[in-house]
Amino acid sequence: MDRIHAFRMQLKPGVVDEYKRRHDEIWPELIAALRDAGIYDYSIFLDEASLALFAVLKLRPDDKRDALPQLPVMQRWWAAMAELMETHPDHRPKEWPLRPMFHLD
Ligand code: RM4
Repeated sequence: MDRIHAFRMQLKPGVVDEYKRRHDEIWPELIAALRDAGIYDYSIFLDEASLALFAVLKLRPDDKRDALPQLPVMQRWWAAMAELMETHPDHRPKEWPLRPMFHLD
């Protein structure tokens, strides 16, 4: 059974266009790493009022999501994105879990 995972992140003020541009030009090697980790059907939505980012993704049964933070490409991406997002000191974006409330298949 594939799983849906959803979480919130937080954009800094004044960087919406830059955040969108960087994802429009996302690094192919990062896409490959995300797919290799078992992630697919991954979307991020912005709430313009609060600058909250809502991420929703699906995970394959054998996902290796826990290994992503150790990958050099993930660390480079997070370091590059840190100026745009609220992050921990090691540049990982802060993530707040979202609780499932409804699903229509
Ligand atoms: C986001 C953030 C997430 C990453 C996506 C692709 O802005 O860095 O951690 O999964 O980009």
